[in-house]
Parts: sequence; structure tokens; C-alpha cells
Amino acid sequence: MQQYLQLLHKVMDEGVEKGDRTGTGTKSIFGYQMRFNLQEGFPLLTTKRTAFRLIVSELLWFLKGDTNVRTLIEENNRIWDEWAFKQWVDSAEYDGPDMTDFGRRALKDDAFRIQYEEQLEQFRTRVLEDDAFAEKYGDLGPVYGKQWRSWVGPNGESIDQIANVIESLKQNPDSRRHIVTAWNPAEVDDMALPPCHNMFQFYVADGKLSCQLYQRSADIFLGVPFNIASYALLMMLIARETGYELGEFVHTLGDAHIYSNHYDQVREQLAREPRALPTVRIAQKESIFNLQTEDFELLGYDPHPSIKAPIAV
Ligand code: UFP
Repeated sequence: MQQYLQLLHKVMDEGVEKGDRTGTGTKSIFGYQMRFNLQEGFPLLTTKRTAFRLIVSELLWFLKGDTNVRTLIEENNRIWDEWAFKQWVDSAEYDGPDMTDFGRRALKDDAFRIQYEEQLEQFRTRVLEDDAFAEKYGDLGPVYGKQWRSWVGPNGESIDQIANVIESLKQNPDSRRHIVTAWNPAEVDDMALPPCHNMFQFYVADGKLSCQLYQRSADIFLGVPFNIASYALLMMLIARETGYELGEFVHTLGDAHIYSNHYDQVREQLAREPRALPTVRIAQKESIFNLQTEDFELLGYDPHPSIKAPIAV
């Protein structure tokens, strides 16, 4: 994971100060590439504890074509909650305390933070208990799961990009068209968050499967460690389904940024020594689409402690 630490160094040293949608401020560079050989271990950060279980449940959620946070909340995975919550508090039906700009206000104002946490908790409970509410406000719109598994074509047909890419990898390994894209220009405006990891391509050579991801926008401290591990897992699953050995994960970043309220955490992380990479064991199931979070086991993970940092919504 030296490459990830090098990226942190580079952006801290050379990044340009740049404003952003969330108003937090970032240091940013444009265009960067990392390569991870999956034969050398599973690329989960060891310089801070990273929540493997959340990465697994989110990936399975994508692969099932799900776009509703209810399924994630049921698994105690809260990484998408704020995006659904934003839709709720911005709606005409919401009549609680004003939640405008909740992400930033909660960082600065303790009294507001308590109110916000209460509202968010009520939102979660309602999503879990009220079907109609969950359908309306738990759904994030046509995000990854929808585009991966049921992209709607011009004649209303549904295109399963994951099933198609598995088939094309089996039938025609040399093809240069093993592509899955989540960036659907016709639907971007209906998504709670336009895809950050927006396009990936598989490649087969020497019996090994590689994958390159283009990520248009990368929160290097909080998002990228998840994104690397998620695609490494996806590669393991697709390799299993198609019968190839594991090759490289190539991670290409567009706007690669560190938020200004993550600088201290980044310095702390850079002072730590990386440790040996863990490995992952996945239970045998008839299809990757039937896997559950418990089917994944992380072995030999001995990271430095986690480092808390605010997420920019
Ligand atoms: N982000 C990631 N990885 C993800 C994800 C989000 O880094 O998987 F879902 C970050 C990137 C950016 C923000 O900081 O979330 C999205 O904001 P924007 O749409 O303005 O690029």
C-alpha cells in the first residue's frame, strides 16, 4: 500500500487549493494511477483500521442491483445514510427542525449536532419500519446497483452489465470491450450522488484477470481505501465466476483530493509504518449473486488503529 501513502504525500505537497461542492475546501491533483497486484495480498489499508464488513455489504448491495439504504441499515451499514437523509430533509413532507447544510453545521455547532443525530436516528428507524417511507425516501435513485444490473436501454429493455461482462469474459477473453459503466447521463440528475467510481474495464492475459477503474472524484482519506478494497473484492468474485487467476487492480483517479478537515489525520497516518497485507476467504456458493456478508472472511489483518474524520456531504 506504499502507493496509497505516496498519493497522500503527493497531494499534501503538490495539491492545488481548490474549492468544492461541499464548501469544505480541498488540496487536489488531476489524474493519478496506482497498481495493486492481487497475488501479493488483499489491498486493505494497514496504516489505519478500515471497516472490511462495510465494504463487503456495500459491494453485495451493488451486485444485487439494490439502491435502497434499508438493506444496508439492516446490515448496520450506515455509509449511505446521509445521502438518503438529505433527500428526506429537503422534501416538502419533512417538518422537523431545519437541517439545511447539516454536514458542515454538525461539525461546528454542538447543539445542532445533537438535533441532527436525533433526526438521523429517527430517519433510520422509519426506513426500517415503514415500507412506504422506505420506498420513497430510502431509495437513492438510479445509483450503482441500478446501472450495473438493469440499465434501461432506448426501447425500455433492461441491460445487466455484470452478467454480460461475465459472459463476455468467458466467451471472448481477448475482447477489449469488457466494460461496465455507472455514469448514465440520462439519469445522473436523479441520483442522490452521481457515481464516483464511474467506469471499469476487465482485461485477461496469461490466464489472469485484471481490472482498471476510472474514478472521476476521489476523497483520498475516507473514500479511496474503501474503493480499492471494494474493487479488489469485485475482482475476486468475477475471477471466481469466470475461472481466471487474479491479476492487477489498476486504479485511475480524476480529481484526487484531500479535504482541508482531513489534513491532521493524513499527517498522523503518514507517520505510521505499513504492515503485512491480509488475505480474504470467500465461501463457495453456486453464484456470486447469492453471497452474504458472513461468507467473507478477512485473515491476518493487523492494522494500526482507526482514525476518525468528518465526511463531506
Ligand atoms: N467519494 C469517494 N468515493 C466514493 C464515493 C464518494 O471518494 O466511493 F461514493 C467522494 C469523492 C468526493 C465526494 O469527495 O465523495 C463526491 O462529491 P462530488 O460528487 O462533488 O465529486
